[in-house]
Amino acid sequence: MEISVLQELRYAYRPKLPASLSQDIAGIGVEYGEPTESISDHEALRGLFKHTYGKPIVTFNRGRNPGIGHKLKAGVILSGGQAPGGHNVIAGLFDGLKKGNPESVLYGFLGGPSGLIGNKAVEITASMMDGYRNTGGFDMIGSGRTKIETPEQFASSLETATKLGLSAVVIIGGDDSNTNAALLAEYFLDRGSPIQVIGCPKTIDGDLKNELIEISFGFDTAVKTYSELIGNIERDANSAKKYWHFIKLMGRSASHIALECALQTRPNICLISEEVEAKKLSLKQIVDSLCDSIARRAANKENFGVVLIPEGLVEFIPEMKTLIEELNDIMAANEGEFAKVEKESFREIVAWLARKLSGPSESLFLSLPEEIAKQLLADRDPHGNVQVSRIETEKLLIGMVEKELEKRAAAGSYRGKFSALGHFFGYEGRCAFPSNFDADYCYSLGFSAFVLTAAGLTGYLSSVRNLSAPAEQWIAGGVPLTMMMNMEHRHGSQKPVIRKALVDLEGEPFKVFAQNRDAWALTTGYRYPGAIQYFGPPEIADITTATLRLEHR
Ligand code: FBP
Repeated sequence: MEISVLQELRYAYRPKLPASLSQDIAGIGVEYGEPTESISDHEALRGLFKHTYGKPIVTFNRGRNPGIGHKLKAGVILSGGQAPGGHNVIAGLFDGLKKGNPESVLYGFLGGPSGLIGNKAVEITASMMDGYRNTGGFDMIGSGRTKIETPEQFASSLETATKLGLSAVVIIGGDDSNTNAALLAEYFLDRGSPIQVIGCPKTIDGDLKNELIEISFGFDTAVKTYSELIGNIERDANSAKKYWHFIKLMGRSASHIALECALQTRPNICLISEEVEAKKLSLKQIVDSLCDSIARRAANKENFGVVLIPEGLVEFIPEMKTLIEELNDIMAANEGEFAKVEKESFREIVAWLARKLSGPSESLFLSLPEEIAKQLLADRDPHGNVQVSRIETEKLLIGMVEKELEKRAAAGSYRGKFSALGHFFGYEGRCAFPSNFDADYCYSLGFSAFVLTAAGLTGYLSSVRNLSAPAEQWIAGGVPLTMMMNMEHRHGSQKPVIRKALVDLEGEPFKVFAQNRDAWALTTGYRYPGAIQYFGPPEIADITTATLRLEHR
């Protein structure tokens, strides 16, 4: 296969490691902190995680580590949506294992967690690895969203890992996949197996974070890719001066991606789902405020603009949230019946649902355009989440804004032209060549996962902190998975899960956005970040996100 010049040059890129990991491998010491607690629901979680609850945080420092040279066999899984840098996590893990002992072996499970359940694995060789270093995508071994949940799936996972003689399984995934990692670590110990389970924080959504996990990998590259595209659209809008661009951005429930892109590109409007929820804004109020901004710009003869919409917005509009929750419960409790109805016409589904929904939800559901209503009924993912990437919120808002502006025009309160285009940026950013930040961060996460494995730890998430400093000063270690957990209502019952980090309305990134947005709404003050730079001075090639810089200010 012919490869691009950039791909060839990226193969040769040497990711930077924190000083604690770049030293002589036998000199990586492991420091243990105090026992930890979960975020909440301590008793319930202590009961569910009898063997793994409350472990200490670990940090790697200079020291001695005799165990690091043992021959190890590990298996790695890419789980969930693609995120730039996944291959480098595998590279860091692979290089760590081989540096520790050249006879150590790394297997890659094919197609995500189902590869572990069904024993579909390949041994990762040096030449195979070299073909994927510093590249985007998960195509090296593939990914999947299978959730390990039934007793049979847990048992087959253990059977596979035992058959392959593994000492550890490394799961590279988001909050749901790492919840699964925590459950698997507990299950293995409960069955008397010493096989360890280590997680790595992956997701472009940026919602797997806390004090010790500063950001999940992939966020940096994805937001830079989207910001480049948004900047290009802004320049087009400002050149042609005839379109309003409504851009939906991936990110699932959290608005971190939209917020970061707004800080980078200064659009006229950026909705933040967490604020919509806090202010209990209805769909009508959101549409009214969009129309107010559009009308103000029209009064300045600026009949163009850019609106950023977080993918998960609909889940945060109170009346929509209630509707979605009711639909989730109905769909979970009536799977068989629903599948039958699904085959029928949409009218029949509506009639069937109408009997089960509450009054307000029923009228809201009936008021939605048919396409949107259908999208709300699309299958949930294996973790029970609505697939918000499939809901065309940008189209819903354009339609509602058009109607409202027509009304205002008829009443004489709006004089302007409104011509809107909808976009959805999501998949475009998930497999980009990882930025230098993501290439370095991912490699360090993989290497840390190896050190956690060599230290005999289980139920930990690989962690690399102090990320706004140069890579040499990053702090590597591990965080116990149970420390990030609480109990939540899922699929109709209470389940242990890693808590998603949504946008903090008291945090610096949101505050900076809120201080500036009125000016951005009225004047055309777009900022054009341009493409990710892979080579050049560190101030452009190694720069990270505004979110990370502001959070560390
Ligand atoms: P993860 O949480 O698994 O990292 O996935 C993130 C994401 O890209 C979301 O932003 C998006 O809503 C979803 O995946 C889309 O899922 P799919 O790839 O199954 O269409």
